[in-house]
Amino acid sequence: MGDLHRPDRITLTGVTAYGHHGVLASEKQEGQEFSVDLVLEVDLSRAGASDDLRHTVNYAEVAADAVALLEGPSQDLIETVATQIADAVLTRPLVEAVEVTLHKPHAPVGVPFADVTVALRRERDVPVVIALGANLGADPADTLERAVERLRAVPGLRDVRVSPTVETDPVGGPEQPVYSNAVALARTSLAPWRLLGALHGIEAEFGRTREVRWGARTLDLDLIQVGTPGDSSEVVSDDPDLTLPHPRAHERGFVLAPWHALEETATLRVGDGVVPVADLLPAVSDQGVRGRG
Ligand code: PH2
Ligand code: MG
Ligand code: MG
Repeated sequence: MGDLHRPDRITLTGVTAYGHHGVLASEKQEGQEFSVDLVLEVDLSRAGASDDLRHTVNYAEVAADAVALLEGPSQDLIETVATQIADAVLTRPLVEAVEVTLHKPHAPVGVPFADVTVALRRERDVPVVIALGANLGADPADTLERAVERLRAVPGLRDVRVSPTVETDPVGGPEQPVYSNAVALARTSLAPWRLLGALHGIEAEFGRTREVRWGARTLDLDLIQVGTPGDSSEVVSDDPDLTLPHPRAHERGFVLAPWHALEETATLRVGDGVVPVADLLPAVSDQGVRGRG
C-alpha cells in the first residue's frame, strides 16, 4: 500500500441515523441521533488504474451497513455498536483495517457538553490456505522450505504453519519431473489480491517465469482458500485474475493430502457445498502422493 505509514484510505464522515442505544430505559424508548465516521484502509492502486468499481469498496454500501446497525437492535453501549460496525465493514475482503468513531452528541451526560465519541480500529484477520509446489532446480524440497521462510516474512501474514512435504506425480501438462508439494496455513489482514501479489513476488525471487500452463516450475505458490467456508469471512471470487476457492483444489491430491495432514478438520467449498477435505481424499488416492521416506 505505497508508504507503509500512510496506507490508502477511504474516509466517510457524519453518517447519521436515529437509534435506540443506551443504558437508560428512556434512551431505549425514545431514541436519539447517532453518527459515525469511518476510515477504511483499502489499497486503491488497482481501482486507480482500472477505473473499475469492483476493484475498490463501494462507500455507499458501507454507509448502508453502518446505518442498519445504528438503527438496529438496541445496545446498552456505543462500544458495542462501534464494534458491530467494524466487524460488518471488515467482512468486505478489500478492507484491511477500519477505524470507527461513533458519536452520541445528545447523550444524557448531565452537564453541558458538545459531543461524546468512542473510537476503535480493527484489522482484518482471516485464515488462508496456500499450496506450494516445485519440480525444477537442484533440490525442490529445499526450495519449498526456503519459500516458507519468505512467507513468514510477508508483512500482514502471520501464524504460518506448514504441512510435511510430499512427493507427487505430475498432474496434467507435458512430461515433467516429480513434484515436491506442501500446504501452508496462515492468518492475514491482507486483501486477497495483495496476498496474491506477495506470492507472485516470492515466485519471481526464485526465478519463476510464467510460461507453459501446468508445466515444470522452480516454485508455484497458489492461493487455495481465503476465510472459513460457510461463514462471513469466506471469500468467493470469480475474478479471472484470482478465482477463489481455487477451482481445481478439490480434485488435486497434491493439495488435499498435505492439507489434511496439517489440518484434520479442514473444509473446502465445492460448488454450493462445504465439504470436509477428509471426504475428498478417497477420490484422489490413485494420484501418487508419497511421504518422503
Ligand atoms: N502443479 C501444477 C500442475 N500439476 N502436479 C503435481 N503433482 N504437483 C503440482 O504442484 C502441480 C502439478 C500446476 O500448478
Ligand atoms: Mg499450481
Ligand atoms: Mg500457480
